[in-house]
Amino acid sequence: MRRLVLSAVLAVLAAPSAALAQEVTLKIVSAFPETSIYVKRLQSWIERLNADGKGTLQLNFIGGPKAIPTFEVGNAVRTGVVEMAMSTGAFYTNVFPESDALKLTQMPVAEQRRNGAFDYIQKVWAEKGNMVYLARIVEHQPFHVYLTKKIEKPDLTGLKIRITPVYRDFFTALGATVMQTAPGEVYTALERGVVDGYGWPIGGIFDNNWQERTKFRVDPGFYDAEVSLLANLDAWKKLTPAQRELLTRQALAFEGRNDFWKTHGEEEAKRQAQAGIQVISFQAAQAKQYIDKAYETGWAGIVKVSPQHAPKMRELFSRR
Ligand code: 173
Repeated sequence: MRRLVLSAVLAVLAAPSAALAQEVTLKIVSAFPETSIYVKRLQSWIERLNADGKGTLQLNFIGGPKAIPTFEVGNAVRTGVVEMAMSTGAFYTNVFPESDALKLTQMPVAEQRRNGAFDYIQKVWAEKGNMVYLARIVEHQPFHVYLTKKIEKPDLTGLKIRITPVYRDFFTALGATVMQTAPGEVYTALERGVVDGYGWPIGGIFDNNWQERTKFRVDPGFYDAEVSLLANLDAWKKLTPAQRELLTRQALAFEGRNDFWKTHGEEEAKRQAQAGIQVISFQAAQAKQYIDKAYETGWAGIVKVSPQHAPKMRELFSRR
């Protein structure tokens, strides 16, 4: 027994403790359900990172909204309950309301990294959210209205629509009655007839079988869906230069694969047609008015909650 203990002690002493201390494991959660394509892509990314990061940095995927509810993920990152998350701005407006402005960007994230938009986001996210904005991993995905009832013009009067902050100002301006739910509650709301439709990007409605309860998609799409990787700022500061380099490099590589979303959007539109979902579209002038209204009401909503940052964000996020 004594010999065993002694040899265990010796083994520990002999271990390359300096190198061991260099490996850190960060907990990461998803604000989207585990069935979602976003999580599938996140998990393959984590696998690659963990292979690359042996001895340096590892990510431990804790799970989706069953681990931390969708709208609480932002605060979990802010306070360091988890070190990292995949979420979208609309899910953490309870941390700071500017988060929802990311849907209004009109250029690819690669360009945001060049034109100052990314730096501005980084500053606001650090100051108001205690967060590092690591990478945007979903773009090229316009949002749409999906309906169980037909409309003849861009008017949602008399309809109850499931929303998140993304759609609140726009759908309200179109006359809808709105009801906020996490993605995980959309199917039940449709099934029970509690809502007549919902907002969602072009891709992903099959992930939770919403196509079974969807009759129409309204075109054109508006805004650009944003899903990003976030890190707690204190946890980030504690990383060694090598750990930060690895995480940054892997996050950038993930972001670099965003062209996937262009083809995915086209495929999903085809799949919707095959599932019998009919497209409601407007004539050109009406469609333009619809898009303009989306951006006007969207920015008005951001100005209202952040007169401090909205003007600069609008300038940096808008196509000239
Ligand atoms: O839940 C939502 O409709 C939403 O806000 C969102 C945001 C980004 C991607 C997908 C959904």
